[in-house]
Amino acid sequence: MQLTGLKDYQKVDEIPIQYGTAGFRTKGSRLKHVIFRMGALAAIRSACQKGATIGVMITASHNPEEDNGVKLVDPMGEMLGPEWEQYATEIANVPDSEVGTALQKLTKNLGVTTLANSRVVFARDTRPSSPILAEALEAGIKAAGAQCQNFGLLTTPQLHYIVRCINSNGEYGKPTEDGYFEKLTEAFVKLRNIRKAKKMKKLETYKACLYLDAANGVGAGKVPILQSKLGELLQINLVNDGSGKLNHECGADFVKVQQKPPTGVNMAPGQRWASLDGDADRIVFYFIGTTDKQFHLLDGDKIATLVAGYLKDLVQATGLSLNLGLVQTAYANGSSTRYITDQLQVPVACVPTGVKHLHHKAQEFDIGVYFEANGHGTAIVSDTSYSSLKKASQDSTVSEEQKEACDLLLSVIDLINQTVGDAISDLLLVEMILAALDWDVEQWNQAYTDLPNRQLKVKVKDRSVIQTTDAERKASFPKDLQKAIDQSVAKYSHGRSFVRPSGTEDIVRVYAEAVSQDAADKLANEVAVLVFKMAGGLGEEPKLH
Ligand code: NG1
Ligand code: ZN
Repeated sequence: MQLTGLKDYQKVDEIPIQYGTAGFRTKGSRLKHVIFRMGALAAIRSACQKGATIGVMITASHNPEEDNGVKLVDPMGEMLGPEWEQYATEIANVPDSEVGTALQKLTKNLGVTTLANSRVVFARDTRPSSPILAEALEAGIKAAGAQCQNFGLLTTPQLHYIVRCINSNGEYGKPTEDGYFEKLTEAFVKLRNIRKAKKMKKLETYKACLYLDAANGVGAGKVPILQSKLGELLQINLVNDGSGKLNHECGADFVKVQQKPPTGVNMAPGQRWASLDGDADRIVFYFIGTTDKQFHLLDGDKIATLVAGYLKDLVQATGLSLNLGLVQTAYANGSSTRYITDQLQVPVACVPTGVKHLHHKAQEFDIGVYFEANGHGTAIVSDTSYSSLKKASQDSTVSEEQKEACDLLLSVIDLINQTVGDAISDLLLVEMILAALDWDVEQWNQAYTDLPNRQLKVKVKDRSVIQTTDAERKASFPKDLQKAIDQSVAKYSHGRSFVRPSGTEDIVRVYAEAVSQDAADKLANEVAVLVFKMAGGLGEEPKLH
């Protein structure tokens, strides 16, 4: 394949790069050639999908400002499948002189004869390197001979939504940012009006404010649009609104991992706070207790249980037999898993880290709720369940109460971005459920108490030496590492710990939980030292702080 402009997008180094849990992610300065090549690959993917539109998002989510990344979005707004991740990795790594031949070989193997009918849409986040990378992408798409449309600045979930709208011929919604906000806010307003008609006691308090940290990311520019459509229904007070440094001591990842508020914010007890990440696909909530004056985090696990509990009751009220399930990863707090199983009595599955695994598993249920503990998640509804709900809502033999429940559930489904975790959609969903249950944040938090936990990072020479099994809960390599972890864990009451190589950073992640914060910290540190010693640690040995 002849790629015009290839000479402007040559490799800057020979360090191999891999399509990981979130696409390619590294320093923005290393990505120009990768993104140019991904433009051509997206065109090939589109051709393989009979000309369906493929999305490409340029973002590094919660990573520092100097990083960037790229991921491809499949026609229904889903993540790229494993086979194509492999193609992406191969194409990104071939020498400059072989790019054309490698792409040619791939198109031939896949039986693609033309790329002229391929369509690719793309968007970017607010990083300084994003505009230039978007140019590289456009050049790659055009060099492959495909058509493209640049949507400029969007959140990651907005792009996923748009891709699905285009490929469902508008059935999922209008394929524009306006269409996105229209769909979500119409559903929100409708649901709030139903509640208003029911004269919910505390609904007035929910007009009060949500304090929102936008991580100085792409979400910051979108919140005013949301606010303009919601009017008085929800007052959002924005902090880290884009005037500061992206993800720097703020944002969902900072708050979740550090277990503290963004630096510099002034929180009063009882206020409802939330943080987005840099590309607005994650959200966590938090507050200062009115009595204990302590910081409390309402993370992805707490959102998942809130959503699953609400949906379970609603499904029951419809009278339909739809099976609801919840999907988590090993990072889910042990207390949340116990609560889901024992209290909610909802089936729960554990899968490896990465939204594609959660999404895939959630498809096994009629209604699947999935969340990573870090606040990335959503709910999905099978086509047949959606059709039965529609049918029942218009069936004259169904009781009025059941019809009402079907209608309500259909509106809730409209409020949810089913393509991928979406901080803006999740924000509205949580606000709606809290209002419906007549709960404040403290009541929400009381559902269960998190086991104290700690996450650490360990730098090693080559993180791929760590291999895992059992949905990442056990290390299968280096030999004896798991045995050593088990010995450490056995010393701590309610202890649990696991390690895995990160897919987005050059580190090994350590997770530990135990009955007290002190114990969780000690266990995490012990396990970090084991990783350091047994997996080729770099720099200083981890120390307990
Ligand atoms: P890695 O770096 O592979 O742990 C992180 C998150 C994932 C996922 C991706 C994509 C944790 C522990 N890991 O992946 O859950 O969200 O980023 O952004 O939060
Ligand atoms: Zn993100």
